[in-house]
Amino acid sequence: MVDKKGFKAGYVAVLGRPNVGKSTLINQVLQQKLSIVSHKPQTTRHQILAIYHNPKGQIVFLDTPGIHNQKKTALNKQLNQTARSSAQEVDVILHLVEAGQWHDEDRRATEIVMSGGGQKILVINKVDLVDEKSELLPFVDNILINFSYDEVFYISALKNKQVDHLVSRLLNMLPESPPLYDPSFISDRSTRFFVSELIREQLTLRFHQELPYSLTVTIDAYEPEESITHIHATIWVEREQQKRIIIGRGGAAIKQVGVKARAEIEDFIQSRVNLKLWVKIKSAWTDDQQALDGLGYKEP
Ligand SMILES: Nc1nc2c(ncn2[C@@H]2O[C@H](COP(=O)(O)OP(=O)(O)OP(=O)(O)O)[C@@H](O)[C@H]2O)c(=O)[nH]1
Ligand SMILES: [Mg+2]
Repeated sequence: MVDKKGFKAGYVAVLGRPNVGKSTLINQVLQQKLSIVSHKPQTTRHQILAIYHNPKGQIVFLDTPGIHNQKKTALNKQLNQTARSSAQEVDVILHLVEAGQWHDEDRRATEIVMSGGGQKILVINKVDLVDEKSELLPFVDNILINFSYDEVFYISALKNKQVDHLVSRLLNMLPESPPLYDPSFISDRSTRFFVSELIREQLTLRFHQELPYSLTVTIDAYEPEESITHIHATIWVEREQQKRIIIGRGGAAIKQVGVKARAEIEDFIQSRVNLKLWVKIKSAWTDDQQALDGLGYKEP
């Protein structure tokens, strides 16, 4: 397979404002939950490589944090910077926009997309939410009047509509090249990273109304044994009040989060898991570059 003539391989960055479905698309293509997803904006916080393998080629996707206009904490700045640097030195940029929904942040995202290298595809996602598809034509025309893209696709990442079509087009667009990664490789991130993300996903899903973005998760111990893996994790928050919410009355809330996260982790690592969670306070970490670095928010 490796030295077959005509094999294609390259990098594809997936960009767009928060919540447009970037991570959902990548998970759909890979048929695996590599990137956590929620209905809350700014779910993805790190650039994540997700590698799609196929007999005809290899697509190295870069999932990125949503491009936003939020107030300028160190975390917010870092998220946009991560997206901006992902746009450089890729072969193709997929710019996701939600069907019929154009916000200020989409304009900001477009500027970052246009500043990047490579070919640019405008991807209109969530078309399943639009009944009258013809309404999308003027919507897209309005974008194309101001910005120039090489191609336009209409997809539903969630319902898997036109995703195959997009993937085969991407394979065509990539340069001829031997594979960039070993076929056994699906991501540049460690298992520990995915485990911490699966815990953060459950926290985001459960506490999205009570808590702002000020929580993160670190893995303190990861010890696989023959029949079970022991995992100790710390949930970092900024305030005592947030800690109380997460723990819940008599520890009920954190217990439920633990049960759900454990099931997701067991699915991901294919092993039984003994999960222990702690909640600790690190004040104002979202606005402190040193604390961010300590919690793993440096570029890999
Ligand atoms: N109806 C519909 N919902 C979708 C589609 N794609 C994604 N979603 C939903 O949109 C929400 C956001 O999806 P994500 O994949 O987390 O979005 P994202 O762009 O990665 O968001 P950030 O990481 O916050 O930038 C989730 O609730 C998804 O289920 C789609 O094609 N149709
Ligand atoms: Mg995401």
